[in-house]
Amino acid sequence: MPRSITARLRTALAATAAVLLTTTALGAGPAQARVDETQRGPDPTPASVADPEGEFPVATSVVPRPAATGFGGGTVYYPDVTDAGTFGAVALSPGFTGLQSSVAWLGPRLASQGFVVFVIDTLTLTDRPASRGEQLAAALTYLTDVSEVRERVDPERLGVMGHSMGGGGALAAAKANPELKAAIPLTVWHDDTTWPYLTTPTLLIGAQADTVAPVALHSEPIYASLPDTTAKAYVELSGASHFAPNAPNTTIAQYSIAWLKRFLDDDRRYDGFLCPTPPVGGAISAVAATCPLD
Ligand code: 9J3
Ligand code: ZN
Repeated sequence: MPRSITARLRTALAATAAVLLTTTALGAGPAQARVDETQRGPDPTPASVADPEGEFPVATSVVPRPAATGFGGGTVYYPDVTDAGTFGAVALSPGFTGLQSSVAWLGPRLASQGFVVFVIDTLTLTDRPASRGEQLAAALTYLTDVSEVRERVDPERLGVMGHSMGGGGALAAAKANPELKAAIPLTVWHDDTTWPYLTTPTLLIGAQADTVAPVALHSEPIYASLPDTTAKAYVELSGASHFAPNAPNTTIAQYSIAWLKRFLDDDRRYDGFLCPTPPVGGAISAVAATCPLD
């Protein structure tokens, strides 16, 4: 059993404090000047959050299945710069019978905006949401503690995402690890639609024409069950199927970017992309959020 995320956060906080003290004692040069701030990248625009490629070059680090404990390995996509401080990180699970490749487009898409993104394979293709939640947590532990990019990750700024049963896993991971700063279930499937104690800011993205995980049976009741004291949002993709998250999708990308920026990075430059909620029409058939999101 890996150390809990909470235990790791305590250690990491101490380490961060030590680094900041050292930096101060030596005199922070320009390269370190922003290391204690969490905003990354230039000011956003409607074009920048929709761009297939953000400002950061992206590199990858493959985690082979045998190297992983508690999940099935995966691929880390990360901003390939060393002068911008650490980054917030998110683990992303595919859905039932899905491989990492089924959601891999989100790796470079999000990493190029300034996040470390760990797209995982699951232990078996048929793992249920509860297991996928444990695997997302195990993947974040691997990412922050032993991965070759661990020094690039801020262990205080972690989130979870997933498609379908992987999205159910994201909910389960957030329930078990309330220190997680953001959860984004995509066309979520979970047989438990009651999540009244979830405190992690949660963005649900549903698909209007989903017949596998109909929004009326999954995304909508789950959204309604989240407490109003938890920052939450629901975006429904007009005419889309259950499999919308399996291919590049600008609406999924732009709302995911804004949610991760707002809640992993505390980057208020993205507030306007979330609140007030956009009008229904075009790519969006329904939307809700607890605006303002503070
Ligand atoms: O992860 C998913 O795509 C869940 C949808 C599903 O096949 O549920 C059947 C129980
Ligand atoms: Zn930021």
